[in-house]
Amino acid sequence: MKQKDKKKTKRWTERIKNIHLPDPDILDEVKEKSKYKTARVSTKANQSCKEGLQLVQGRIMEIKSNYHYIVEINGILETAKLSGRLKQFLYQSHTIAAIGDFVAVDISNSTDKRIEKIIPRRNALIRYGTGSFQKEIILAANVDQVIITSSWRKPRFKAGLIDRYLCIVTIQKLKPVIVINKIDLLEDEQELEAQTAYYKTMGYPLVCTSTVNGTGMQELMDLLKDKDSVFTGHSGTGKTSLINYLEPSLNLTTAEVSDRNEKGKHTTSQSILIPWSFGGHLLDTPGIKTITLHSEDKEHIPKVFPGFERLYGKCKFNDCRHINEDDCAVLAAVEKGIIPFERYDSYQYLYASL
Ligand SMILES: Nc1nc2c(ncn2[C@@H]2O[C@H](COP(=O)(O)OP(=O)(O)O)[C@@H](O)[C@H]2O)c(=O)[nH]1
Ligand SMILES: [Mg+2]
Ligand SMILES: [Zn+2]
Repeated sequence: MKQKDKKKTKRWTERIKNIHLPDPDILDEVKEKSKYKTARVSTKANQSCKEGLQLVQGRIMEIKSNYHYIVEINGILETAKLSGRLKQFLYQSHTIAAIGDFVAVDISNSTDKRIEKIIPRRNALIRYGTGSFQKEIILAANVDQVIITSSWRKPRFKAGLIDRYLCIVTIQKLKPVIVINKIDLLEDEQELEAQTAYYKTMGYPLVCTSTVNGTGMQELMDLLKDKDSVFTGHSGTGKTSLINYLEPSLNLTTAEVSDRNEKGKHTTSQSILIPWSFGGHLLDTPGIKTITLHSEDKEHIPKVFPGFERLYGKCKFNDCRHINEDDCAVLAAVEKGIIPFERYDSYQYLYASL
């Protein structure tokens, strides 16, 4: 019996040897959604490490160049390079490793530490490059939340902008926090309530802040504590002021937070992960400014628009655009006043703009 089994196994392995598997790289020529591509690239990149390595876990805190990284290993910042094996995957993606990535570093050569593996990401903040090769650019990995910063006045609060940011963040599978800064400029409480009630009802964390009189700053700090956050929002809403208020010791560096590329400074140090003294990290990347909705995102908008998610399965057609379809749960909710007309209007505007 045993003999027979052995024979069987042998024959199987021989057969497997003779099967020609398609070259997985050929698949990369196929135009496809880059999220699948990323998944496959990282799987491939994590395969087959050479032996005799002394691997420890670290986290990428800063990227000096495509090949030089600052990695935190057991609380100490170390310089590490990308292993040759990982480098071969660079042509497929602009960034094989990003800030926030957890990595396995080979420390067997103390003067030449090498990043050997990228631990699969929980999520990533992605921007697409322009031009015919729309390579994706991973701005940051393993981000807990995106702080959508707006201001009540100067510039004036626009709910439509919040909708747009919420869609972007949701499509990227990240969690949003809405901040309305400059609340010291508030004159009419009712107006604020009218503008924010919908987002609160739909379950989005929302905090009104002021770096002038300190309103909401403790609440914001509690939301940031022990999490990795990235600030986004239009220029002048107070991102730098909020960060400086929360972490006064950062003063000098944050004057340049996310403004570096604009001023043509520090172009080699593109992104950085800064620890908050109260726990968690601030992810700073100049690229966050250029995160926008793409025409490919259009199909997702009917699903991810604020407040539509919970209604989505309830429309008659599962590709319902909520425009003129029969038995549309969104249109019904608008009619019943569950979704304010202003939000539906904003949806139509956003959908048509793509
Ligand atoms: N009234 C008021 N002004 C603020 C507040 N926070 C920031 N500002 C002002 O808004 C302007 C833009 O702030 P800044 O932090 O540079 O915005 P950023 O472009 O988003 O980084 C500056 O003149 C700040 O002094 C606030 O809470 N209330
Ligand atoms: Mg700023
Ligand atoms: Zn519908």
